[in-house]
Amino acid sequence: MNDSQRPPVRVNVVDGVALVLIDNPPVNAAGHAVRAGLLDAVQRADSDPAVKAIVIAGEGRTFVAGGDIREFGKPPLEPHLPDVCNAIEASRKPVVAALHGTALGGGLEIALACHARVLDAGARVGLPEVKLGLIPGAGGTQRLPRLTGMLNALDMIAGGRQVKAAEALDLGLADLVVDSGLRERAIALALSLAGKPPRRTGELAVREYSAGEFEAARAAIAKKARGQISPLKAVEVTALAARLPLREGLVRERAMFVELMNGAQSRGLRHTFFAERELSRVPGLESVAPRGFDSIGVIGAGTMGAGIAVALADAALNVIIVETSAAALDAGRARVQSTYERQLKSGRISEPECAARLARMTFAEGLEALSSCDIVVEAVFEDMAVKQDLFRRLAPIAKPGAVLATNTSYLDVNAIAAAGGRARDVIGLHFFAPANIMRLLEIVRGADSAPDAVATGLALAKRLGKIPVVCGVCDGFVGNRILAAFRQQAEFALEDGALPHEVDAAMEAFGFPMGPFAVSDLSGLDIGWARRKRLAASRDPGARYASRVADKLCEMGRFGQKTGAGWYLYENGKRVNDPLVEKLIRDVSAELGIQRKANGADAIQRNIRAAMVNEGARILAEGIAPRALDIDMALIHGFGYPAWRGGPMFEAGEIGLPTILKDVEALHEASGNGWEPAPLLVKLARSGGSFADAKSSMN
Ligand code: T1G
Repeated sequence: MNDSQRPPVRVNVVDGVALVLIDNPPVNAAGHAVRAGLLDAVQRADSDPAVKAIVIAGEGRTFVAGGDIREFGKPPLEPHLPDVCNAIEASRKPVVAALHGTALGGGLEIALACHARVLDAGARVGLPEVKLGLIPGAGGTQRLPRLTGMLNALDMIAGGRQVKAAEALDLGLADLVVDSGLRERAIALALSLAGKPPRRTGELAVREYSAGEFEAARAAIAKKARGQISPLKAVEVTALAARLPLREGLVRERAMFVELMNGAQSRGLRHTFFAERELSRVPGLESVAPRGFDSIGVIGAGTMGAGIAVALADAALNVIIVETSAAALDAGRARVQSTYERQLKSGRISEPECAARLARMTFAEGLEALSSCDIVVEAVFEDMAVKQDLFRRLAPIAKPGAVLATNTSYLDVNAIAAAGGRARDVIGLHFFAPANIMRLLEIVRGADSAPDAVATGLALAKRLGKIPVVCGVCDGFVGNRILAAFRQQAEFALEDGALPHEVDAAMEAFGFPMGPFAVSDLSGLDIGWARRKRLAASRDPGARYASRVADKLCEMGRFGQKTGAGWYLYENGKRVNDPLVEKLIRDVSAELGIQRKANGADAIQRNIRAAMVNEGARILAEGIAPRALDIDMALIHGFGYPAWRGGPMFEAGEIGLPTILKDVEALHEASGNGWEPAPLLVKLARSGGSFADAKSSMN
């Protein structure tokens, strides 16, 4: 019997215990059939005289991992999950939940409605609804605080974090944690409760808690939300558990859940959730098998090379790191060591794990050490001649079939590939600094890259837990190319009337963790300056030049934090506005004859978003990205675009492409050559189409 034929809920009654098994692969999501089956099973068991107690368990790799997100936004079908949970709690016979895997969201809410919970030692539980722009909608906000206390409940619900079994036991969420025999132990516990009045969670009172601590928690959650509303709504509704009887609290919870479900932020976060999982299913590559890999070579042990080596060792891969001299190797080894020392100090890894990861690394001089590697990643100086020379020397050394990857962030991968004469083996693997932390990995497909070489990049990304975006070759690929448009508009805003801290404040209010000028000071102004000088000869004289102020700052040696001054001044590590920069900006506006007028935050946000969407439309039309969702994920995971907006292309659809087109036309009016509306945007805006339907020429 295959998955689709097996009933999603089965019941076996043995020795007076009704074992209710939920079987809905892959994660036992509580879709309509599961809800109906579970309700029917519990009601039958409750009225069956042969049944003394009930146990609810999940088949497969996990207990219920939540409501079925694919049903969201569609007309909800009864029975709704809260009704199922209420029926479980109302059962006259004891109901015990047996949790393994990840009991999340509605899955944990089912368990909270049970009268006791037994957890496998490896189980994790949580209420991650806020990560989907929601709040728990089946009693989680009202039942959890009754078991764990208010402050612990706030931490779990507003933060959406998963809790391991041992902590669940400490919090009063779990009644028992077992290393083995989960179902047997749950059955034994259920039998021990038979005949006694069930301990109904909803009838428990919320323990006293400090109003001051509550307020402090609320303030911390508000600060972290950065424009997302569901965490704050979670605080508001969870607090009701201390004031209202369960029934009233459930009504308030459901109302807020439905309101958020229908809101733009949840649509954005649900898009992000599914897009992240769609990324690795690149059109045309679905059936291409990756090449095997175990030993990975890294050329260059600088900041990027060391970070990449750590990311590889963290994923239990064997790493050979080569440099040109013993001194450079020692410096690289020191970088790796200090990374792991920081992780040790912060408790992120244990001593044995740290030793195991370091043991997977070999440091060697010379490319010959890489002759047995399955994949080689270069992270040497960002210069075309240097990289071409390297590939020329690497090609005859690397074994046949090895994938040769360049970590370049914007150089032409085709030109690098051509130098080595093994273009079919060459891809780009563009890591973002710090390479062992940032999740985005752009997998650059050269004109001659073999499909299985690209598929190997995807498989490596999955092994590293990265967010893979496959893209074609252009200056800046997807992320940096769109960021360049973002930055240019931010700098135009300065010439037109704004100041760096005003633009930064506007984009932080938009939801970015840091504004563009603060980021520029962090990464260093000299990088962009070098690129502008490299591209100066090919610059369109008719195009408005955005970086007069940035060039002047660089000429003054103000490269940002590392020189103590850039767009801002840095005094004792604190970032302060610099009147000198303000004067510099006003002088440039005067030189250009611009009548400065203060653009409000909304105008700054609209201009910058329009610039990103327009560049994204060009990228899609050129076939640099396979789908609009790839662009969205690159911006969210590489540059901090707020996930609750779903990314620029998704958000453009939410706002309406005709509106975006108007904003782009205004940009073109103000910024001239190079800011013309992208033909794809014009076509879709006029035809009522969407970027999601646009076929990229990469496919
Ligand atoms: N609904 C539908 N599909 C889901 C799903 C869900 N809740 N969770 C996962 N999937 C799919 C996923 O799209 C993928 O499909 C496959 O399962 C494997 O997922 C009232 C209503 C459980 C930790 O937010 O965190 O409950 O791409 O690749 O890495 O309050 O999935 O293979 O076709 O992620 O092992 C609350 C979301 C929902 C949990 C497993 N629950 N899921 O991770 O596998 S709201 C969540 C996860 C709620 C109630 C409300 C993870 C996982 P495909 P995967 P994984």
